[in-house]
Amino acid sequence: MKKVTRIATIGIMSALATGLMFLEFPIFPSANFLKFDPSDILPILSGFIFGPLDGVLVLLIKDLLFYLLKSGDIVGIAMNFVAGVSFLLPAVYIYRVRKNRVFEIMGYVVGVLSVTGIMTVLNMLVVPLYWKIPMSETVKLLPYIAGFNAIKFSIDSVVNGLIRERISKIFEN
Ligand code: RBF
Repeated sequence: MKKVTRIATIGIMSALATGLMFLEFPIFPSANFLKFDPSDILPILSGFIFGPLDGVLVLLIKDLLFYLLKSGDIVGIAMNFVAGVSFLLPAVYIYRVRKNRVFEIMGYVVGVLSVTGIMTVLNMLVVPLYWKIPMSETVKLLPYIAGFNAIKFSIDSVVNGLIRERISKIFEN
C-alpha cells in the first residue's frame, strides 16, 4: 500500500471510530462508568488488515479526538485505550502467525482473555482512587468489570470476523 493511501486510511478509520464512540451507553447500572460503544471495531479491523501499528494509531487518534470533542475525562479515555490495546495486540499478532480462520479465532479468544484479565486488575487499582471508594466496595464490581470487557470485546470479535474479509477486499491492489 502506498504511504499516502495508508495515511488517508488511518485518518478515515479514526474519524469513523470517533463518530461511533458517541453511541456509548452503560450496560450495567451498578457500574455505569463502563460504557459500551462499537468504535473499537475500526481499530481492530485496521490492525487485522494493515498491521498492529495502524490499529493502535487508529485507537489512539479516536481516543484523543473523543477526549477533546466529548469526554474530557482523561482516566476514562486512558482506560478505553489500554483495553483496546490489550485486546488488539494479542489478537492481531496471533492472526499474523497464520492468516486463516483457526488462527483468527484463536486471536479473538486470547484477545478477550487478555483484555478481561488486564482490565480487571487495572480497575482494582484505578476504581478505588477514581471513585474514592474502599477496596471492599470495589471488589463487588469485579464481576461487572470482567463481564463488561468479555462482552464488549466478544461483540467486537464477532463483528470483525463477519466483515474483515469484505472490507479488506476494498483495499486490494
Ligand atoms: N473501558 C473498557 O473498555 N474497559 C474497562 O475495563 C474500562 N474501565 C474503566 C474504568 C474507569 C474508572 C473509567 C472512568 C472508564 C473505564 N473504561 C473502560 C472506559 C469507559 O468504558 C468509556 O469508554 C470512557 O470512560 C469514555 O467515555
